[in-house]
Amino acid sequence: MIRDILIHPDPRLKKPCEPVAEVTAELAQLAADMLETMYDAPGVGLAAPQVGVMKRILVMDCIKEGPPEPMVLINPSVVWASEDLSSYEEGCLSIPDQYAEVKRPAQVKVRWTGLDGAEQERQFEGLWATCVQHEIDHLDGKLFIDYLGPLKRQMITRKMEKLKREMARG
Ligand code: K1U
Ligand code: ZN
Repeated sequence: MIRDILIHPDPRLKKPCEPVAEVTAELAQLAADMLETMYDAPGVGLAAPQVGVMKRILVMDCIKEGPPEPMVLINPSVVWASEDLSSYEEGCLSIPDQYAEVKRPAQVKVRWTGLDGAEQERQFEGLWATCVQHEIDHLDGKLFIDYLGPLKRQMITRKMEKLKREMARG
């Protein structure tokens, strides 16, 4: 099922999420819905608070060509980050049509629980590294615009407020 994606500003996008205590059938359904919603958008990642669920789970697939590589990360945490940074023009499905350069560690090692309940660890680089950090930020109530200066952030927020007013009018 495709779920509605929350648009900034929304208080749920600013709140840290709760850790997942147990991998249940309901959680597996949420992950499946999130992947369907991400591919439909289309996007390369999606975090649970973007669909209004305040749990620490994210999905991503940064493969641009070839067979898809869907990933589901439960309770993810960055256990190592490189000193070298990489800059990427980020977007966000909760901030449509707005893009800005954000600098983040170029490589990160992330530990998480999989849908089978087993702990996993992997080092990411390139778009995967940017995306996993962007999605973990969502779980901590942080948006990519929080890395920008106050003027640029305010300008984007005003555009989103206008978009939401227009969407509400139909
Ligand atoms: O979390 C999100 O809002 C999803 C976001 C993830 C992301 C994109 C770029 C850099 C970091 C994180 C998106 O997927 S925005 C859409 C997008 O980038 C894209 C859409 C279609 C094809 C390829 C990329
Ligand atoms: Zn986002």
